[in-house]
Amino acid sequence: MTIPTRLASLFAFAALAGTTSAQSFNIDLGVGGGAGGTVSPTSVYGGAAAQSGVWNAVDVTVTTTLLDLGGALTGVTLSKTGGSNNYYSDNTNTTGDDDSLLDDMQDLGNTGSKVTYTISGLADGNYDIYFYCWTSYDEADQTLARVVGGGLNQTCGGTWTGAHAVGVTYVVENYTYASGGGDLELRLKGAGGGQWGSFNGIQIVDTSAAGGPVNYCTPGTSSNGCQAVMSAVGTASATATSGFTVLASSVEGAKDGLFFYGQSGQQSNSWGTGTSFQCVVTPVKRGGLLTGSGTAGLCDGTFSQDLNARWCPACSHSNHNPTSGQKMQLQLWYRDPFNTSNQTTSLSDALEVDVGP
Ligand SMILES: [Ca+2]
Ligand SMILES: [Ca+2]
Repeated sequence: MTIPTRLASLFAFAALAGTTSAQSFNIDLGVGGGAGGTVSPTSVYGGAAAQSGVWNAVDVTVTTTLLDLGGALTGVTLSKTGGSNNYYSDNTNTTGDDDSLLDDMQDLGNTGSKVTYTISGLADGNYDIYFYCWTSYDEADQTLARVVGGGLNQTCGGTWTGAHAVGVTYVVENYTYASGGGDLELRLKGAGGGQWGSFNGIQIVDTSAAGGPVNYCTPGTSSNGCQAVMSAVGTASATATSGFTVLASSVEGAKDGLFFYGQSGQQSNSWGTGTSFQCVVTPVKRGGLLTGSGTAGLCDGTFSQDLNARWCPACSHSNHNPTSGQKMQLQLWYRDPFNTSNQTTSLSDALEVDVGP
């Protein structure tokens, strides 16, 4: 059967609309920054988040009411304070939609100059927030990006690899937003050493829908009073070779740790005489020891690991490959040598996710 062209495009639009959520957004920043900086990505472009839909063309000098992925006006606004204005510089290696997103940007200014973006009217929920922070005219420049009140402070910048790459063109943070705490704020600045910061765009992905990560269980309190919290970005998969990054923040600084995971359900068993709980029913598998980060004595340690890249069928630990269609539970174990319990280690809270094919 041949579907007439106009009808086919209607079906295509309906399919697109059916997958969109009112609280997910694609935002192209820096529009208006020059002759080439007037074009935004097309709505088939998913960016690093693989989230296609309408891209808001945002002139950073004005407050913008955002369109959802289907192009409908929402009650959510975006405004900024600090930094300088729209800027455009064509990087000859970026083309098409990548060029439209990345080569126009908010110029954050030189070292130390920071900018805060305020998103008002967002519904409460769990979100993956993608920051595009790549300086098209000097790829060596580094930008720091974080969600205010979140646990991370990540760096992006570097040589274009032909596609989006985490830590190069973008960073992503998972954040549970509750409006009772005020607006959602994103903060960025140049990383230092005379480097200029840039902010090319934002993707806000609503992960509150079925299958998004859910935190459970109580984090233990470490010897320095830290309570480590889990989060995850992307989807756990039995086949994909990347795209499921598990994170832990507010961990004891400079202490090694590892993620462990299982698919036999939740529990809340005491961890010796300490304040931690073992929240993943055995059998569990281990993600391998990770070197601590942050400062000894402070709660600024973070861990992140793409577990799809560990357990995929052709990866180093294919025997850890999870069962698709079943939930998985994950938790962080880390060294805590000065803990006064009968354990010299502590545990984070736990996370439950759906495992996809
Ligand atoms: Ca370009
Ligand atoms: Ca842009």
